[in-house]
Amino acid sequence: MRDATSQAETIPSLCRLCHAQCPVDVEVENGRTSRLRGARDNSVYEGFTCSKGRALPDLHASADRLLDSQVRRADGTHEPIPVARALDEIAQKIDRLLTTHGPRSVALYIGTHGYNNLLTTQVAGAFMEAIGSPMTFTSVTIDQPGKAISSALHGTWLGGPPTIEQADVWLATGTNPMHSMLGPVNPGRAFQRAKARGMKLVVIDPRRTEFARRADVHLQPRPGRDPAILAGMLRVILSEGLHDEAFLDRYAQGLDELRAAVEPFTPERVAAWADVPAEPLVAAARAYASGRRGVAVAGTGPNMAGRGNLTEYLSKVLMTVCGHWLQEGDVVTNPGVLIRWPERIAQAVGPADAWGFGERLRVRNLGDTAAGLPTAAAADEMLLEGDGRVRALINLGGNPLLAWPDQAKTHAALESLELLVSIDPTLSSTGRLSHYVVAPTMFFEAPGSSALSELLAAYVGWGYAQPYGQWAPTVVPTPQGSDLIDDWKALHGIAARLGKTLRVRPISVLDPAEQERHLVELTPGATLSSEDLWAELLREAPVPLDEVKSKPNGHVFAREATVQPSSPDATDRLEVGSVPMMEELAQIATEPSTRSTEPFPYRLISRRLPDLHNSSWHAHERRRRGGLSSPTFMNPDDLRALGLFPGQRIQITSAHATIVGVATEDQTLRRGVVAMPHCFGGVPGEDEETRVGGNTSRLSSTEVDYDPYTGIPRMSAIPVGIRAAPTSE
Ligand SMILES: Nc1nc2c(c(=O)[nH]1)N[C@H]1C(S)=C(S)[C@@H](COP(=O)(O)OP(=O)(O)OC[C@H]3O[C@@H](n4cnc5c(=O)[nH]c(N)nc54)[C@H](O)[C@@H]3O)O[C@H]1N2
Ligand SMILES: Nc1nc2c(c(=O)[nH]1)N[C@H]1C(S)=C(S)[C@@H](COP(=O)(O)OP(=O)(O)OC[C@H]3O[C@@H](n4cnc5c(=O)[nH]c(N)nc54)[C@H](O)[C@@H]3O)O[C@H]1N2
Ligand code: SF4
Ligand SMILES: [Mo]
Repeated sequence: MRDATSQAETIPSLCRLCHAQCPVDVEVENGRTSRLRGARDNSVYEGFTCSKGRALPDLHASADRLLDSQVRRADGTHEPIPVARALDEIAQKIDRLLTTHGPRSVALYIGTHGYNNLLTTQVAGAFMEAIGSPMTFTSVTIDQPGKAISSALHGTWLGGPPTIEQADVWLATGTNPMHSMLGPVNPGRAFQRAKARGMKLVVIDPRRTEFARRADVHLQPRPGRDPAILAGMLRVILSEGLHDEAFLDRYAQGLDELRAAVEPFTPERVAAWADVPAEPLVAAARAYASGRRGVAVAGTGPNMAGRGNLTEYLSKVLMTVCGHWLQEGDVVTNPGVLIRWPERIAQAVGPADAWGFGERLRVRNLGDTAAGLPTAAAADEMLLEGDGRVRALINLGGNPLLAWPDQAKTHAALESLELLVSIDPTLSSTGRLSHYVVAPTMFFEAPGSSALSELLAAYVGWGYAQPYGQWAPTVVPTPQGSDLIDDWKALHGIAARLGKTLRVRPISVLDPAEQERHLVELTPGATLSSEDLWAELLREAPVPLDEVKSKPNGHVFAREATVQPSSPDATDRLEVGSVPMMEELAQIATEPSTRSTEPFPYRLISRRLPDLHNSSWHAHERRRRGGLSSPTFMNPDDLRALGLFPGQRIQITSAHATIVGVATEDQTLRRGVVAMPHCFGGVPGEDEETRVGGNTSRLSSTEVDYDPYTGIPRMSAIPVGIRAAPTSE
């Protein structure tokens, strides 16, 4: 940290508002951040930042920021409480619940900002182990749970996928990295460069997104029909003999089952189901198979639109069928800097359990999965009386009231809790229901590293394409008079008061047994700083942390590797004909191509806004912009046909609920589709009054139309009706 009284100086750091972790140069004046810009000479990010990141100095100084922890009064309002006392009281309550009702009564939810802060994620895992509770929920199962489920069903290729610099073709289904940054870093530049060297881009999205506009082929289907499209592409590839027979022979199994399952998905039938013409579908399939190395990724859209496991699974199957993974002798462009990866070899690890193990939930026959415990059932676990009822929730950097599906149920569930604790720098909607809100330090008040972005490479198509790493020391002190705590220290503080030692796993992708050998013990009396803990948890980093620290602007380290040959006795194979997935395909094949749509003729899809991140800092933005309401995007022809006009308040009605939005023209949407960002609204009953607009989570029921394994209900492609809101609202 620098001297708080020094004059303006520029300090390299990294933005932590989202997972992209862009390197930034922060101007610090008198101990406060004044301005920020992208680090221009950084060769990986090339100066990239977004408007959200550039607002960080404002957020540090925001009037919406909590400088003290809060305790809820009997009348539902909050008052400041010293953090040490808050932790005393929280620990006492948890202790009583553990004694009276057992460990299952205490649950944890890790939200987006739990994940954005890796130290906290690691310590949170150890905390739950220490109190013996299996009830950890995360945003993963209401995000893209199909990723982990499909990996388990398909198996893993130890050679890894190609990066953006190596791919000849990139297939993206329902993801918009230009807004979401889920993909390579600085996605605009990365895709521009890849396309200039000849990479083909195929995008499947009902909206002609900023990304789809760059595509060689853009399929603009009805939402929720992605499995049929991908099955149709696989049928073209297999029937035209465009698959990689040698790769499949040696490393895969289930090809006959796959062939039979995709047979019904002729281009003509896919055209009828998904409303994409046969010609571009065939072109997309041929383009995909034409490359030597390729990527197929899916995003939140199809993961939330029903049968998300299948969309993710068929994406991986496309890569395998075409032999698009890195092969023996291929260069591994990022062998790891802060993260230790298993050695890259041209070898398969066969399928693993995707569900049916671990903790059972008490509703809908749900249980633990490869993506974790179903968060869509967390509210039921709080509401359902009887043994094992969840009575306390620690909400780590999430906002369940706005983000969990079925807002009305979530609201009732959170209100039923004996203890709700949020760790959040603002009084979020969930915070307003919380008995305690622990106020944490923010971004530049704590050290950070690029380990999170590097870890994202565990998912196909994400993360760094280079051996890049950055360390970011603390830049500014906490505001004068504040009483803040680093997130992980709050958990350590509670554990210490319970007399528990935390055994924290290192930050790596090593298998659990090996992680077990590198555990870091945090005893009740431990006095580590955040910097110390980073060093401990990154002890196994391939490039020593001190070396990364010596390059404060971020650096591409000289690390080279190639994919090594498989061991001669390896027998594992990738599964391309997984039984439950083939059964789902068979089911789709019997479904009618169109359904009766009245009274819900439109399909509401989810999308992100470039300048807002989920629910974070909405109150700040509302004040700054003099208002913020939930845009409901529709094709202008649909608006006209309904006699609606832009700016008009409209009602969006699903089979489950009605919400309000503001009609907004969007030429890029296909007709019949309505797109809305999530996380708007507030505590139910208040959002109409504050004219914020509705919370799309309210439209989903967790009890119908949900995935039987991860429990994720339909949160995109939701059948809805649209009409003008009564003027009295
Ligand atoms: N209908 C519908 N529902 C959805 C989605 C959708 O598209 N449609 N998307 C889903 C997805 S993908 C996700 S990931 C979830 C998101 O679910 P959540 O993670 O539960 O929601 P966020 O709004 O990201 O919550 C972030 C919280 O962290 C707080 N925060 C901000 N900065 C910090 C910090 O530095 N430290 C700490 N401790 N907290 C901080 C913010 O104030 C905010 O309250 O929502 C899911 N829900
Ligand atoms: N600016 C910004 N960045 C963010 C976030 C944010 O709120 N704002 N949130 C962060 C989070 S938590 C996440 S998980 C990621 C999400 O990252 P992405 O998955 O890339 O999310 P989106 O940008 O919403 O892109 C989803 C796309 O799916 C399309 N879509 C919707 N339904 C369907 C469907 O049924 N089929 C197909 N094929 N497409 C469909 C939508 O039109 C949209 O273009 O973004 C992260 N980054
Ligand atoms: S993309 Fe994410 S990390 Fe980069 S500046 Fe924007 S908010 Fe920050
Ligand atoms: Mo997410």
